Amino acid sequence: MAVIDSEATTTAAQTALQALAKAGVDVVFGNPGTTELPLIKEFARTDSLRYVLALHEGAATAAAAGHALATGRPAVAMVHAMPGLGNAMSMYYNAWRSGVPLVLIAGSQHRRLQHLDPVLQADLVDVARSISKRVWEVKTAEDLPEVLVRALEDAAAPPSGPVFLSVPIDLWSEAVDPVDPRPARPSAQLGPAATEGVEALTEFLLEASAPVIVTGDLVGRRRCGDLAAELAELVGAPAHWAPQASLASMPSTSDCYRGPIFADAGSFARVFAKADAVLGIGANIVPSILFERPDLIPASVRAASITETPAEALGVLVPEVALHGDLPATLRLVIDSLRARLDADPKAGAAVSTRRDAVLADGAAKRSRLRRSALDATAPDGFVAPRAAVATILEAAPDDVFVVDEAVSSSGWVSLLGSFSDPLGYTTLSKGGALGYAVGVAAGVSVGSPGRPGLVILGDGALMYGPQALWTIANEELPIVTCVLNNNGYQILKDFMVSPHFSPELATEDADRDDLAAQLAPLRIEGPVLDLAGLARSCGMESVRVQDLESCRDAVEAAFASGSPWLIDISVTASERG
Ligand SMILES: Cc1ncc(C[n+]2csc(CCOP(=O)(O)OP(=O)(O)O)c2C)c(N)n1
Ligand SMILES: [Mg+2]
Repeated sequence: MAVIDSEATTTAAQTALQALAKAGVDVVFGNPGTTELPLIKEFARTDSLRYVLALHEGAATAAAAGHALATGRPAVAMVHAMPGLGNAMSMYYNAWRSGVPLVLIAGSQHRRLQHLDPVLQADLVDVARSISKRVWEVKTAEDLPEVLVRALEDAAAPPSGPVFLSVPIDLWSEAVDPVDPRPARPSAQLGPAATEGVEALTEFLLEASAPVIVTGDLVGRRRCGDLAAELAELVGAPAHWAPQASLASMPSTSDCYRGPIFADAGSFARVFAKADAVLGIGANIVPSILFERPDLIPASVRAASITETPAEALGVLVPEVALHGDLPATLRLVIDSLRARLDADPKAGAAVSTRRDAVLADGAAKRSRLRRSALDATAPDGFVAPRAAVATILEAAPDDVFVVDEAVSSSGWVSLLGSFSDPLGYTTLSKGGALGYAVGVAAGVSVGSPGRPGLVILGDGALMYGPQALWTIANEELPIVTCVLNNNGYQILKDFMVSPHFSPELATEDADRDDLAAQLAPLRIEGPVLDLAGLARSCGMESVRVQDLESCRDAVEAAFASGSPWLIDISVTASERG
């Protein structure tokens, strides 16, 4: 096998790009090193694929995840050997937890150096294995195109998830015979769930007197949120997004929508307080960090689920009726079956109709109360109340905006106050819990949905885990406005710290306040305060700091009107009790 790299010879790098393009990939997000240079070289020679440079591998991986969410197709990120994989890892983990279809390619060391323990060397596939759907070390140049196509197919096949490939540097440059790569096969077409299952679920829903519906990411990814909302409305059930949604799985504009289940026992308790049944649709319902109660969904609540494959994790949901099948087709069948039963039985129909009216009226009233209370929240001079900031930002943004939420202690406000009528209206990559995704995700969503304005709402702490994508946004001239809710610290951790879970001693009369202040010190970003406007300018975008609600509204409106990337640093109050 001659190693030749000339214009006249086809190299594995060239066939790799041909294979990706033929499989429908039109962009690769990456950060390069020597081990990828032979491939990087080829981007200049092709019109069918674009390389989007990120200045950190976390930014590249988050952007690829955002792109996958936006397009519904697997996205590709490329990083540099073990150092790049290490930097990519937290965002790759987030993507894995959310089942985002990605192919992460890392260049690896020259095959003739590997036994000499060179720099950059590690067993990359071993490192990536436990958080990948599949991993491969590519061994032969001839097989690279087929491996890439299979990786894309694997990432997309339900249940979707990230696939990792390691490609040795010398393999890219090998001469190979010209190839005609095959297009990626679409994932196997699932049929709807079996009739018996649909009938059993219809019965289950008719027997429930206080049902709750929980929709998961898959509903958004399969673009059938409207059907989930139709079912919730037909049943007369309040509906929630499963914890740590990566998309607006069902439209938040439905009056059945009651916000996400937050991953703590209190939120679960509120959601299921009056319920006697729950239907999870494409929903993986997971607990959060604190062990509070094992029975987050009480045993008295009967459970049912609709998923696409039996392999999908359901978290704490233990269904007695479990349907597997194409989500949109199955939802349509369940809706038709239920409607037929309600039409045929006027008594049951009337009871459900009364419940429906109450649920819808309650939802509309709650939404307007919440909006008012957010906008009316006051703050001392120099600050804005976080929920007032969120409500104002959302109102000042254009109707067709997509929002990426990493607002941490204010996330609840974003998901409750926003009018997200399509799945991409709201995205996060929060299921893994690794901060630093929002700016990168927004860049990827924007590349995948050209022209649509983007809005990032995030904490000051969150921004500092992944600010590098600000540069990519500026470099690619993406119309994204980044709003930082800046409270000079890790508010949510302060809230945890003063909660009975971590500080039961505070419940006593003689609680030591000085001691508490010392404990909170590592949660403040206050020695040197961050110059976030300066940070954004250094990345090539315009920026402003605002300290009152009117300036906040004006700044957001002006930023969107400009069509250019902006960062707005908003001074918000802390809700800290300590
Ligand atoms: C990569 C990573 N490191 C650390 C954490 C732990 N963590 C969870 S929330 C949080 C604070 C976030 O602060 P900020 O973004 O400013 O939001 P706020 O709580 O102030 O609203 C931290 C550090 C994490 N989730 N991810
Ligand atoms: Mg903060």
